Amino acid sequence: MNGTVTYTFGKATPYVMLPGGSSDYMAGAVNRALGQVVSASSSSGTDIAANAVDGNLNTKWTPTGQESWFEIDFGRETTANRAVLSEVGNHIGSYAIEYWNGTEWQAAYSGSAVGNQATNAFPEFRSSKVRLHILSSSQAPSIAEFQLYADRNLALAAKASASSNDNNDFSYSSYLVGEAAGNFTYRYDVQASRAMDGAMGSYWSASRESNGAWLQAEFKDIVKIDRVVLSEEGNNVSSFQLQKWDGKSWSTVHEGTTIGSLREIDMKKFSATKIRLLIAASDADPKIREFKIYEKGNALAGSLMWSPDSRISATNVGGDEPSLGLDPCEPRIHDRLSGL
Ligand SMILES: [Ca+2]
Ligand SMILES: [Ca+2]
Repeated sequence: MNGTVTYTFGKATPYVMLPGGSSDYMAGAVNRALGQVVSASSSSGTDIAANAVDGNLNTKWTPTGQESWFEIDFGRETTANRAVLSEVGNHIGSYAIEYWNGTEWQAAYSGSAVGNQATNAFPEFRSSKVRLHILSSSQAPSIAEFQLYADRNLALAAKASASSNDNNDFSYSSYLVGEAAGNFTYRYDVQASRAMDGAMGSYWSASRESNGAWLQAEFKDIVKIDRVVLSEEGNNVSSFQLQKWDGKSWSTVHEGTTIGSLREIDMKKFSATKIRLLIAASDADPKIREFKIYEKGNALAGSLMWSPDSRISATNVGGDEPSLGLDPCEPRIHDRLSGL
């Protein structure tokens, strides 16, 4: 279907999701950098910074210096976990994709050569400003396009289960001066779903003597997976495997040693209905803060737009009918909508 679609909403609708007006290789995937406000350390002639986010591989940004940067100001906090860079030529020797954390620029990804195209996945960040910082280049580099995406964390929609969990009830009595004694029971929730809730503050904890413990994500349908990002509370795991379920049996797709605060695992793409983290050895009870599962390129569809007059038009470039949906990376927007 091609053409223009117009949605009309009641006055109370502050935000809507529009289908991605993009011919990207994932229909509907939204390049969050496209058309954003940019600035740069320098620009050469007509090769201005805006050319790096105009969606056209035939236009480019060329700084005058070899160490250079260009910056995108989204004007609001935006989530991203993957960038696609296209350089004209192959001159860049080292670069970083950085985001503003409120105090300073923080590197989300550090790379070497870019060339024709480089896809960089990194742990997701949320920020209003992102920049490409070119640290070294054999001559003034030219960037044809800088694209930024938020790939879905498939674990958020998966059913979580585990071999065990270490829910502990702590009961104690408390005496206040001049008051009667009180009895309290406190439970710290460490069930499997706490490792798939997108929040770093919560975790799944296996029960004691838990070598061989597993944490499983089960999907409604077959999904494709090529990336897992693990975060552990502490650093106790010393041997683990990622295993996929093909409908009949488990097979190992990755073997690793430690996890610690961050372990990024990129793999050859596979299909599965279930994936599990099998902890072969751990010095103490393993605690997994997040088990994030991705298919690189399976980006969140739709773009968030302000709707001051409650009337929006979008051009659909083909493929499926446009659909409205909410971005799970935008919890505050969820809150706003559900609060209406
Ligand atoms: Ca361009
Ligand atoms: Ca968590």
